[in-house]
Order: sequence, then structure tokens, then C-alpha cells
Amino acid sequence: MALLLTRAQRVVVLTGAGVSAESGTPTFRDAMTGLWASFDPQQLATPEAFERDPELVTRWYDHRRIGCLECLPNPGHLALARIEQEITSRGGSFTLLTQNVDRLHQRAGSQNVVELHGSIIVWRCTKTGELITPQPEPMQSFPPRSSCGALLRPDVVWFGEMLPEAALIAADRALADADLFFTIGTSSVVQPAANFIFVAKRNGATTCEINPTDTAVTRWIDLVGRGKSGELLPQVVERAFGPEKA
Ligand code: BV8
Repeated sequence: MALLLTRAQRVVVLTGAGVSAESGTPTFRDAMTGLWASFDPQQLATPEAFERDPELVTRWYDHRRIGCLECLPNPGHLALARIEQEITSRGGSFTLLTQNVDRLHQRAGSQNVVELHGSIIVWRCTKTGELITPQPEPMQSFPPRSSCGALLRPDVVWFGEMLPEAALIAADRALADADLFFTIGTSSVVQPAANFIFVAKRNGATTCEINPTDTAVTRWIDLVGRGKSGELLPQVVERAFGPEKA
């Protein structure tokens, strides 16, 4: 993997909840601990659930939002920011397509981040579409309302909702001429992100996966790194680019 990184000119990385696992944010499927253990995330992450019980859904999202704000980027996030810096400083291109909504990539210094599933840190007025960033403390009343009195919702993409058009266009553009594609910390179940590896492959990219376990796409991957991203990525980066410059 390190050798591939030293030669690649157009790198695309797809990340999922596993990249944030070592920061302490629960992966999407185990975001259901404690008081949320009795709920199915896919039943809460839908427009129908919000329609049916906006208080329950916004309480869950605010609980996760605060959890994300209390977490810090881990060495895996920092390694991805370093890869972007090394590739772009030698004239290459780097695109980070993330399914994560926690903005830890941006806090780690990644620049070209495409939020495929939106962000839990930003909320949106359901009437005007106005975006607001709530204070970094638990909301006081549920469901929260915007200044015009309409319901506020997290600016995430729910199951059954289209991904932002700008994100899909950016992903298509990056995948069209990628020469190296990484999928990191995702079970590769959720569409359309899970399909990106096939688009990259079709366009001639070499594909790598970093994950502690096999995923739904492992058998199509050229190079598999079995392990935690917070451990493997810093090793790959050190071998490819040497120790972090002071
Ligand atoms: C859409 C935001 C048009 C909200 C999320 C085609 C075929 C089949 C189904 C569909 C299809 N097209 C659309 C669908 C329906 C649906 C879908 O894909 N369903 C799945 C369940 C089959 N897709 C949609 O609805 C999408 N919209 O396509 O619109 C349309 C609509 C309807 C019908 C047709 C077309 C919208 C999907 C976006 C949903 N929103 N998030 C929120 O966060 O609350 S998805 C949610 O799942 C998160 O974003 C999460 O990131 C994502 C994917 O999960 P993962 O990231 O993979 O996380 P997971 O926990 O599963 O896995 C973690 C991985 O990390 C594991 O592999 C683990 O081993 C690994 N790991 C653990 N520790 C570490 C680690 N890896 C590295 N290091 C570690 N330390």
C-alpha cells in the first residue's frame, strides 16, 4: 500500500464509521448503546421516523451530536490528512468521500472532504432550508425549532433520501479518473457509497481496503489491510512518506 501511495497521482478514499471508532464515536450499527439499545438505527434514520416522532428522533441525533463533539480525531484521521497533503504537494489530486457525519476528518485537517451523508453537527430548518450550527452543548427542548418556528432536523441524509447532488457529482468526478481507491472502515452495505469501489475498478484504479474484518466488497479488492485504521494507516503513511516532519 505504501508503494502505491508513493506512485499514485489521483487518490480517492471512501470512509465509514469504522474510521471514527477509535475516536470513541460508536459505529453506525452500534450507535445503539445504553438508552438507545432498544432502537434500530435504520428505523430512526428515516424521514418517516422524524415525521412520526420528531422528539424521539431529534433526541437521538442530539445525543450523537454531543458524542461526536466530545470526540477527537484519531491517528487514522490524521494519517488521511497527511496523505492528502503529500499527494497534493506533489501535484496530485486527493478526494475524501466520507459516509461519516461527525466532521472528524475536517477537524483532523483534511481539506477536500465530500460529506456523502451530510453532517450531524449542522441542523436544517424543515421550512426554509436554512442551515444552523447549534451550540456545542445539549439542546434544551425537543423537537428543536428554527427562528421561524418550523421544526429543525439534522442535516444528514436519511435512508430513503437522495444524497446531495453536489456530493454525487464530486464523487463521480473523482472516481472517473482515480488511479488509487481506498475503502476504509465501512461495512460496504449502504448504497450508493458501497458501489463506488466498482466504479473505481471499472475506471482502472487499484483498490485497497483497510478494515478489521471482511466486508461485502472484500473479494473484489486488490490489496486488503486487515486491522484498525488508527493503527494501519499511520504505519502505511510512515512507510510511504517517512516520519511526520516537525
Ligand atoms: C439513496 C446518515 C435513492 C444518517 C446514513 C440500492 C440497493 C439496496 C438498497 C438501496 C439502494 N439504493 C438505495 C437503497 C436504500 C438505502 C440502503 O443502502 N440501504 C441499505 C441498508 C441496503 N440507501 C439509501 O436510502 C440512500 N439513499 O440511495 O437514495 C434511493 C432511495 C430509496 C430507494 C432507492 C434509491 C441513503 C443512505 C444514507 C443513509 N444515512 N447516515 C445517520 O448517520 O444517522 S448511513 C449510515 O450507514 C452512516 O452514514 C454510516 O456511515 C453508513 C454506513 O455504515 P458504515 O459506515 O459502513 O458503518 P458500519 O457500522 O456499518 O460499519 C463499520 C465498519 O467499520 C465495519 O466494517 C467494522 O468492521 C469497521 N470497523 C470497526 N472498527 C474499526 C473499523 N474499521 C477500521 N478501523 C476500526 N477501528
